[in-house]
Amino acid sequence: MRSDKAASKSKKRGSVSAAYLSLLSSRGVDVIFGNAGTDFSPLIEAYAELEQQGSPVPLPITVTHENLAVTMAHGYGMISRRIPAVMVHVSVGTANLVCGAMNAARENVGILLTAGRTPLTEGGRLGARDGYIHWAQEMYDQAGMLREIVKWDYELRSADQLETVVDRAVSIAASEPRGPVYLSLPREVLAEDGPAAISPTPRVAPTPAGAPDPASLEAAARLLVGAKRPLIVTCNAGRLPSGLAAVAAFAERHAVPVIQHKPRYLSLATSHSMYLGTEPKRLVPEADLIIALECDVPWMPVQAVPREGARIIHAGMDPLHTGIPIRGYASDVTLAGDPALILDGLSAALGAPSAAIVAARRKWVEGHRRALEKEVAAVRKAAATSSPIHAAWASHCISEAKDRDAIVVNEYTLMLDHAQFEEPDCYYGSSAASGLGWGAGAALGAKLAAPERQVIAVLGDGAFLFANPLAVHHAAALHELPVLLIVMNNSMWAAVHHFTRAMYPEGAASKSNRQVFTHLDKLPPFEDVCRAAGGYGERVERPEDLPAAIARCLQVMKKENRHALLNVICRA
Ligand SMILES: Cc1ncc(C[n+]2csc(CCOP(=O)(O)OP(=O)(O)O)c2C)c(N)n1
Ligand SMILES: [Mg+2]
Repeated sequence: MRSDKAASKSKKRGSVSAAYLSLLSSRGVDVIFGNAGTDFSPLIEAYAELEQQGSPVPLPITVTHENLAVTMAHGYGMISRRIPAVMVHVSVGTANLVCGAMNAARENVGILLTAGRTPLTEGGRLGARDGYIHWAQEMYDQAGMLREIVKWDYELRSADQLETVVDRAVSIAASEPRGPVYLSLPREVLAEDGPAAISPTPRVAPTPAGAPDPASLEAAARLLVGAKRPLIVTCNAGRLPSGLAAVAAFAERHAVPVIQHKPRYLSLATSHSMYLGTEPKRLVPEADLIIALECDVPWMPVQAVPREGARIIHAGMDPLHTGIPIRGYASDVTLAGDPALILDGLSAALGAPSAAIVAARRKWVEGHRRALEKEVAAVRKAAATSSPIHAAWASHCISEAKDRDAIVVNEYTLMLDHAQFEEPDCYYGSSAASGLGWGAGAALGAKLAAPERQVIAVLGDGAFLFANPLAVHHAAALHELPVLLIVMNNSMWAAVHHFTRAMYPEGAASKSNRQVFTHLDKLPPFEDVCRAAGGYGERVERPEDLPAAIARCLQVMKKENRHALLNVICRA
């Protein structure tokens, strides 16, 4: 093994790290959520150098857990539609970010995930192994931990390829359908002299969402033209900026009702006359034509199936959802492309709709909408006085209290049927992958991307604990991100309890007073933890106290520029 001393004196200015940071900045990557280790030394040095020079760099955001770093990046990316970066510590940091990466991948959020790579050399080069950990942290295939999740992965091997690698990484993450990519950065390569020159603008343009095939559009239009009971089920048509308006226009013109099943992105204003809630089972058995639009699970086969002879169209960026190993929904016509282009193309192919058909459909939809409104009102009325607090009442109160353009991040408990969302980019649901611990970080990242907007996260107590609450409070205080965390606290993993009951209705666990692995007794007072961390905290137990408590939290956030937590003691 050779001594490192000579190598450590080599030229630092103009390193690969400095060029890398400048490149990211020039490619629109304006923030790095970082959780550091020994692999960061060249980057930390480069930040200091570039700062002295007054050169633009991505905003460094320190985050004390990797899963939180990814969830913050997720929130930042979903609001800004830019590509944020995450940098974590080698193999171990990568291990901690896998869950967050899976959530982002399933929801098509583009993120440049990066990690250091344990120094490759045992001496003789700047950056070579100089810590005990540098042996055991090395892995044969560090990226293997998330290769199935990311769209692309690579390891930076030399200064010469830096620009190519960065442009490739960022453009693939930003290409539709978007998703995270992963780049590992060996310490010695980061410390090398940088490339002679870099192009000031990106050399690779990302692929935008495409237009659907005209012949398939014609085939879909032929199915739709005479349908008496057509239905759109969507989860994510509203992810792109054009989505919500396109769904609204199409639904209105052709009188097609829309159900948003487990939406992660709002695809239709809740007041729209064609909005029919969140439960596919309400209309799937009646529909003669179903368009599953950006929708991984258009209905749950155990709850409802389409009627005999119903025709099915799957439409969206990846309409057969090729990232899901098995998925057996029939598809008579499959339309690949941007959801707005699909709907606009379908409208053009259909031409002017028949007034009689549209009137009949409208009548059918109106009947269902009235029934839905009645049900919602009845549930809300009972919920308003229910103690412990009912999620429907909490959802209604949150909806009433929020700004019209507030960003609401929902990890489990907000009931969309009891809330109003009129604008695009205001409602975000937890990923289809449902890796818990997403919502609090996503809210913080959203606030960083849109500091002028009110941001509210609605979280189960379980979901909040998965988010690493102390790291969440710390990030909120450190980066001055005044968000409201509403923790729906039933001291349970109620979902686990309910699924066990549903699977074994007559089983021993259902008959017992207490199922194992479902109760979360002795939870700390979340509001006190928030206060101790510099935020504002309240606990609320009575339904009648909820509106004022929410209002006080929102007020403190606004006036004192600090985050708040409302611990809502609610029903299991
Ligand atoms: C990372 C991760 N671990 C475990 C689960 C399994 N899981 C699904 S729902 C749930 C309980 C959620 O509890 P909470 O947020 O309190 O909501 P509640 O069910 O009580 O309404 C769990 C543990 C998961 N989805 N993700
Ligand atoms: Mg719970």
